[in-house]
Amino acid sequence: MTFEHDTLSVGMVGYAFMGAAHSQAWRNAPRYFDLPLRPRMSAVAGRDQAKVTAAAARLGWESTETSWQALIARDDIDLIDVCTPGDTHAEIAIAALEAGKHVLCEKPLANTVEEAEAMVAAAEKARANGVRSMVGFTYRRVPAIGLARQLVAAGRIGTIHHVRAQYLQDWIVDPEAPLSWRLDKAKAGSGALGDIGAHIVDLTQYITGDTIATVTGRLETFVKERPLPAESHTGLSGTADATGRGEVTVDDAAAFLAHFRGGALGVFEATRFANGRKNAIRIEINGSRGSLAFDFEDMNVLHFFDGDDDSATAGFRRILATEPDHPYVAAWWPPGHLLGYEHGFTHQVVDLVTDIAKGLDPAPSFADGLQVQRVLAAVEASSLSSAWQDIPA
Ligand code: SOE
Repeated sequence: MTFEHDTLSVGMVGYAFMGAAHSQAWRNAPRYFDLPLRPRMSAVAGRDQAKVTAAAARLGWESTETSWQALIARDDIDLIDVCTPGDTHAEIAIAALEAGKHVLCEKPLANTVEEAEAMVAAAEKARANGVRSMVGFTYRRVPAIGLARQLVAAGRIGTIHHVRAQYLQDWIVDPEAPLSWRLDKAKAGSGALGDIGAHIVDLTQYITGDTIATVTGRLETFVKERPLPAESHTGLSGTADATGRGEVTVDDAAAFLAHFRGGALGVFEATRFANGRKNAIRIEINGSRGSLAFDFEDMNVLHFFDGDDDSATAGFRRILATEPDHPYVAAWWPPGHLLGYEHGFTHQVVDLVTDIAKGLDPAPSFADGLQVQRVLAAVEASSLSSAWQDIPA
């Protein structure tokens, strides 16, 4: 594929929370990083003309479309960025790949393993023509997480014995919180499991370089019915509409044990009912030589225990991952001037654009997204069967 004037022309579908996060990334990546292609925020698509026009003006997109099909049909678009609920990922991404567009797709890749498999097949076919695809597990791009992976790869943690991972939120602990699309299985595929559990499955596999082989777990829905949301409700906030109540069809929380192929034992928890925890992604890795600990609520910090230190002074050291030699940091501020949630999305764009320009396969790939989907499906199956479920290698 050739690019006009060294630009990569982007069309985004959806403009709510994720669309806004992606928009700032497309806008900022070329301002702070020296990119081989310049992203152009060409068009955003949404069904309602007035709303999508307002979103384009607010988020910085040049034009609008009222259907994703019209966006994909445009010759001037090189890449489709899918920021819609999970029930539309497969259809949009496959159509875009078949039209020869690169694709960035929000996580989890799809609502089912079957959809994810079809997406991988389309991505592999398109790859033969130089078309690239990536799934947006954005937390991989937090500098402290990148550092954790580097320490594991350098052998500083040794053989990994324990992987402990929690993703804790509390935005629906109030039983009167409205029935958002994220609580509708038809739209979201699953609840806490797919929305946030998917992140800790991806992150632990990314940091350890290992994959989960088998799981056993339990899903729980604490509040089975909620007030219907107002029409304007988009996700994590908003008001209920007094006219009625609807059924919650997904899990509120998921807990599971895992066994990694390399021998590590994993304990995972994903919940939207951890009162007081807003976006706590807590990961602890214990190995034969050392340990790592991370919490996204203090996302610039990585705790590292080096078992090689002498016992009199050994202890967890608090590394502020804001040095220029930490991943991505050199492009930003002087040491100690912290990064935030949005920087992960910017780094995602940097890596994607660089790989596209260099003709490389971006990671995480759709195949990586499918593997995570298989872990989620195995947890769901195990919750029904009460048995361990294997994930194919
Ligand atoms: C909602 O739980 C959510 O927005 C997730 O969908 C995102 O993936 C995560 O980054 C923050 O929380």
